[in-house]
Amino acid sequence: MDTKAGFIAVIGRPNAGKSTFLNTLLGEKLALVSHKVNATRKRMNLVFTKDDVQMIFVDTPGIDKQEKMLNAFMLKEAMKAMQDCDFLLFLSPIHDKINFYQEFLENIGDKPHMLLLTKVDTASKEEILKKIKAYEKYQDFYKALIPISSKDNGSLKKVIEVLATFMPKNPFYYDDAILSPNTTREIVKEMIRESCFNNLSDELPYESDVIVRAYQEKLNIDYIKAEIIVLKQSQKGVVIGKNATTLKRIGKEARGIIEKFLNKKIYLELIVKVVPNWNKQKDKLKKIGYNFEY
Ligand SMILES: Nc1nc2c(ncn2[C@@H]2O[C@H](COP(=O)(O)OP(=O)(O)OP(=O)(O)O)[C@@H](O)[C@H]2O)c(=O)[nH]1
Ligand SMILES: [Mg+2]
Repeated sequence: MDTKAGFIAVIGRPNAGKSTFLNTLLGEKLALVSHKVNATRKRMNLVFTKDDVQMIFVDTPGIDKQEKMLNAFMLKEAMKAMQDCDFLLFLSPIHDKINFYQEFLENIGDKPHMLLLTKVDTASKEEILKKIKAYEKYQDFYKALIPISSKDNGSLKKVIEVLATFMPKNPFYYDDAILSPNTTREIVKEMIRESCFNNLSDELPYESDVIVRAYQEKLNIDYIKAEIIVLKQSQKGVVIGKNATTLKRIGKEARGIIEKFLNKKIYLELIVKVVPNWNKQKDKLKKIGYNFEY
């Protein structure tokens, strides 16, 4: 057996740049990215295959301790990914405090991991060197420390090179043409959620979600019907907006993202529905795709 393959959990606090790192690595926009925190809610597998190595990256929700049931699910998702994977990547923004890494170390046992300092394009050389120096007291714990920026492909190539040396000998898990084993429906859901994150403000990105109700493939166009769910009637009004302008804006942006991904025209029908307590009850979360029972 000449091939290597492994699962790598991508871990970090909300907004650390996990999903951006993976999209840039794959050269394809698959995972939801937002400047707002807590964008990723569920694990997503992204497959990177090059020559004789296959790395399956597991994008996870940012680790954040909050009381809400949805956040409990998100934390469980990140913990589960850490348990199941062969290797961990901890992403820490260059300006973040070092004690978050200390907390991470306390929770991973002896799982091998690498530390990536993200968003280094926002820091000076001196700041980066100072931070690296500060992390060096942990050098017996991490396999490597690499500063990265999504604007610098060279830094991401370096991550791949180093990671490849830690992958176990295994046959490939997926066909080398596959970028994600997640279904098109799941990916499309994330794309509509991204548009909601971008076009809604205050509590609405956090108190809304998306269910893809129908997906019909036709020769030249795909028909997608999706529901944006919110907690209260007043939120429904805000999502729709005056003369439905907000909903149209959400739809237009989502359509753009999805068409680019599918390389195909789509017809997107969006409706808004009130589902009280959708983010607080296990049975309701399950219906939206967040299943606690695993
Ligand atoms: N300047 C700069 N911004 C970045 C970089 N990487 C990510 N960002 C920005 O940081 C924000 C958060 O990025 P995400 O990739 O959504 O972060 P995440 O860790 O997946 O966040 P959650 O899913 O909420 O846990 C977005 O606005 C990105 O554009 C980078 O290398 N440089
Ligand atoms: Mg994310």
